[in-house]
Amino acid sequence: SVTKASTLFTKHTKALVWGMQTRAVQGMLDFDYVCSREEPSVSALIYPFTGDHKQKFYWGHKEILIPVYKNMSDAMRKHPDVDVLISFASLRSAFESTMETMQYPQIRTIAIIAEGIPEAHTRKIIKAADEKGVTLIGPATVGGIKPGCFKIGNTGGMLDNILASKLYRSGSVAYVSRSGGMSNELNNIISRTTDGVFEGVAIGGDRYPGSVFTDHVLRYQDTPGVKMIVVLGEIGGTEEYKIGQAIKQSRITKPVVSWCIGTCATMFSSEVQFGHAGACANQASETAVAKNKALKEAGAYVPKSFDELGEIIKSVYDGLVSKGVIQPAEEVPPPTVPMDYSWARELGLIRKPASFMTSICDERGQELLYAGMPITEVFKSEIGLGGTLGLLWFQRRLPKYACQFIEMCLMVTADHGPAVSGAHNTIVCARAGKDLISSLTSGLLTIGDRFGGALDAAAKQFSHAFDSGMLPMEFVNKMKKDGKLIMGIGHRVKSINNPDMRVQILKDFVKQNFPSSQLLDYALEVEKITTSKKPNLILNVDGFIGVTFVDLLRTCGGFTRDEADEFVEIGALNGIFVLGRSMGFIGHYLDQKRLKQGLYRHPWDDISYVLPEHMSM
Ligand code: Q5B
Repeated sequence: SVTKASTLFTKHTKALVWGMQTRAVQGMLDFDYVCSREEPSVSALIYPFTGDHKQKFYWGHKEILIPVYKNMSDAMRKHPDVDVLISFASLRSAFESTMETMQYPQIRTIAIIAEGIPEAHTRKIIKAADEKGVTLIGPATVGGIKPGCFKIGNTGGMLDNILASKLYRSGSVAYVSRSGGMSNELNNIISRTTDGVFEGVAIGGDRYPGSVFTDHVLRYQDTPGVKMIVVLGEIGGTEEYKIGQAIKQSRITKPVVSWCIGTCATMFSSEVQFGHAGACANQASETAVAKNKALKEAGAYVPKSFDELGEIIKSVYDGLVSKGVIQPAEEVPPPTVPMDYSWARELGLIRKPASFMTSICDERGQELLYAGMPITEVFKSEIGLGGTLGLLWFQRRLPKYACQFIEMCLMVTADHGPAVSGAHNTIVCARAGKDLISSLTSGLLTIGDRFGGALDAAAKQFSHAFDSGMLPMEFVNKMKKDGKLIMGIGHRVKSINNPDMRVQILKDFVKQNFPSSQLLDYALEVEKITTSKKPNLILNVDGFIGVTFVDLLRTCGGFTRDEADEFVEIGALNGIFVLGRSMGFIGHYLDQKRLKQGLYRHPWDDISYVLPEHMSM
């Protein structure tokens, strides 16, 4: 097989990232920046599921664009200086994309993050990598880090962790571990007990890792900047023995501190499979206890337990400092990297007034909430459309009769034929070839004081008159004197001789179910007066719903008087007509389309042309 590079990463390493892992890439760029790298380590992303485009990232305080390529070949061709590929491909696509990557000789190191890649696939990848001299890190790993130089993906955690473990500048201690999580612990231990990490690699927990402990330990042995090596092995496999042999054969001469995790397995009566696929002892030699013993005998520094690992690393390090092998460098503070807004907020470091407030619905949790009521509960309690409207409009769980009343209002206002303003507009719009939403809104836009939108004004006028103690006759006279129409009174086709059954249905229900209908009774007295003047001046459907809703809000027990008045003030009641009639308008739209009605043109004989006569100068 071809010799592999002993230096995987430098301050100038450039990488391609396979997969749209924007958070990981931003983490790498923040690391680069805090390491005072001159240029970002990520040259481009490869993502086969979108076209070529650019993604915005932060470089310190600045925003930069990093290209995303659909095809790997384009990324390789446009970035010939790249020699590392970090693959976030899924366990299903990692094999194919890694094999493809190895067709490009420029790539010397591939980090494979995916967990669960079939072992047969991994072994084929390893064979190809050996033939081509490509170093693999992973699969099933977070990757690795070389302080001051390069970081693979999410290794080292968030920026605060990078800073706390001083991973922005090089130290003298190189480590290799299987676990990504434990590599973070090593970063922490090493930063607190020595001058810091020189390089750290987590080879991953699979039975067939792409590179093994010895690969990295030998690289570290051959790297002048590395003064001591830490190996964090674990139960399963026999790789650690090779390190022991290399120490005995003086192939490794730098001090090695080592510990194999999983010594607790001896407490179990049968073999235990630990978290990693490879973490299971299939024979006595694969136990952590046996491997720790062998490493100690070979000359490695082996603590009595993991708890002592820090102490032993410190004592080996201190020894190297006193011998002059390590001369700790002066600390140079790293440049500051602005903290991401979302992270700063999570840490409680900043606050900002929200751009808008909402109090009716919350979709963020596991379950959608309507005014605090989980959607499953909405259905379980069978509150229906009326109850749902009660929650979303009035933030109350309304009594059953109120829910029923709301549904009845929606039903009676659902449609009143094609001749009314809104339906007419919807029909004309649909016949002009417009879509459902345009046709519907065209109809809705006609709703106003005259047509369908008199509910709120009726509620206000009647309740104001009633609350101020005006007699019905006084109210009618005052409105006439002021030259104002009484909202909710009058209808184009309905009259006392042609009663509106919609109003009758609602009236029967209110009389049977409402605890009080004071304002309705007042309005009916007003109706007696107006209809005595003209039979069509009835309390119409708008007026009826307007006044009875006031009765409902005031007497159902869910609202204070101020809250009840506020809903009228802010225009909640016209919403009933808007919502109900939307059903009809949509029906008219669908009807016209179904009937394949052509463009509407109003007939000339139905238009009176009253142009001014031609005037000669
Ligand atoms: N007079 C509804 O008018 C209509 C008077 C009044 C005092 C009044 C008119 C009106 C208030 C607004 C209102 C909702 C335009 C109506 C609806 C939904 C619908 C529609 C449908 C559906 C009808 C004749 C004489 C004049 C007027 C006097 C009229 N209204 N006096 N207060 N409110 N009402 N809108 O028939 O002395 O002769 O000069 O604006 O509540 O939209 O089905 O069609 O479901 O789709 O054209 O039901 O009442 O009467 O304007 O010619 O007036 O009556 O002052 O007196 P008309 P006008 P005078 S429900």
